[in-house]
Amino acid sequence: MAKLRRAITIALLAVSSPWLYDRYLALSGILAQRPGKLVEVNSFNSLEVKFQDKVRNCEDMILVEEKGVALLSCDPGRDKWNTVMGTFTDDNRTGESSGIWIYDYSSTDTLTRLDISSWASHLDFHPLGLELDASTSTLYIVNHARSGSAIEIFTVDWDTSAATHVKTFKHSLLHAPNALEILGEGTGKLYVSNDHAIVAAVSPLLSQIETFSGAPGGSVVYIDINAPETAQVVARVPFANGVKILNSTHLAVASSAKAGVYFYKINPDYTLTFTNLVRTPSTADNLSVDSNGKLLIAGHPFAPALMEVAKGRAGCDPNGTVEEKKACGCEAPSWVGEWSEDEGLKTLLMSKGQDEEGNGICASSTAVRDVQRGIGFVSMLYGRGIGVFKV
Ligand SMILES: *C1O[C@H](CO)[C@@H](O)[C@H](O)[C@H]1NC(C)=O
Ligand SMILES: *[C@@H]1O[C@H](CO)[C@@H](O)[C@H](O)[C@H]1NC(C)=O
Ligand SMILES: *[C@@H]1O[C@H](CO)[C@@H](O)[C@H](O)[C@H]1NC(C)=O
Ligand SMILES: *[C@@H]1O[C@H](CO)[C@@H](O)[C@H](O)[C@H]1NC(C)=O
Repeated sequence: MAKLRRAITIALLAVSSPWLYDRYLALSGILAQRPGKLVEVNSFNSLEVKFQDKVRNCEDMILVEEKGVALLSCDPGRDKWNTVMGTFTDDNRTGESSGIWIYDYSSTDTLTRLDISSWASHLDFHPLGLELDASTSTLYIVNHARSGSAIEIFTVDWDTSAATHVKTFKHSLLHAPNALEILGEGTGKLYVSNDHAIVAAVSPLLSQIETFSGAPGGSVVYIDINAPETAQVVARVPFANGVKILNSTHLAVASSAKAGVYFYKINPDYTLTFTNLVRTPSTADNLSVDSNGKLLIAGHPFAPALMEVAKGRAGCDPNGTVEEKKACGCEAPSWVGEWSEDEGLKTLLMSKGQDEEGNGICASSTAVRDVQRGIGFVSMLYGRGIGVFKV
């Protein structure tokens, strides 16, 4: 009996040890960056936070370099309603600065809110990932609406900074949409990531177990808005997050659970073939590619701090009591890295978080860089303002 038990134990250890080793790699990185241990890194020529009093909780950001503007998706309402982290309160105000902002960084250095008020559901708008098809000025935005997660499609009129709602797109394969990427201009073909198999709305506990176990519950779905019946799951990734086309042949997918970036070869039928995984010293949230083909990765070096902030936010009121104001803080650290095949992975920024005045970068979710103009930005999932750096 004892022998049998030992044999079973050994067999179990043998099958689980690659898994244990994998989790050890992910968790030891996290522990090395716990508060008090984290060593700050700043490789930029300058770094400042702007617009602290104008926007907060900006998750995603894209550059429209031809116009010298960046589009930001910001949602103060995330404090009270977060389908990824599992915050669900009845407070359905989305917040004064919720929505898409156009940041003119090349000439006027101003923020203008994209006017979507002609859309009947504009008050149920919790924007996350966004992507622009510049050829048709079509904006695709993941909306974690209370009425159900969907992709909202808009046409942008740059002259009036207004957008017309075209449609709300839902699909059974998009049960937990997070990021999206456009495939070919004007085609309506997309890759969309689902962050989890089990969403927090169904079971917060199982959703977290899924995250920490590193189980490949997230997915990447290929979808053609004009032929939804052809949609298919093309990859399975633990906590799939940012999705970005790297070049004409390869796609990168960030994993917030593995702590790394998965690379895939894109096949002619849009299916994906896994090629390799690059581990990152921080969970990887969102991705962007600059005009030199370098991949920028932003993420959260100490996930427990991020979860703490997310949890506390349900009680945040910037105009409230001392306690309620404190809940609006953002002490979660940030990491920004860049990767290229030739130079490998480099850390550009490691930061402890934001202080009460809104200085410092916290909870970084996306980094973008305009190489020509030598400027870049870091968005902060739970921070105030946006980080602006000079390279
Ligand atoms: C992340 O980045 C991709 C590519 O830049 C973008 O399409 C996506 O919507 C972003 N958002 C999220 C939530 O990861
Ligand atoms: C918010 O909740 C109130 C009260 O339940 C409701 O009347 C209102 O329509 C809701 N607003 C949105 C945008 O869902
Ligand atoms: C806080 O107060 C300011 C000034 O009174 C007001 O403009 C703003 O809307 C308030 N914000 C919230 C979240 O209540
Ligand atoms: C695209 O990037 C991958 C990964 O770095 C690389 O192996 C491949 O050769 C690149 N393809 C092209 C066409 O540059």
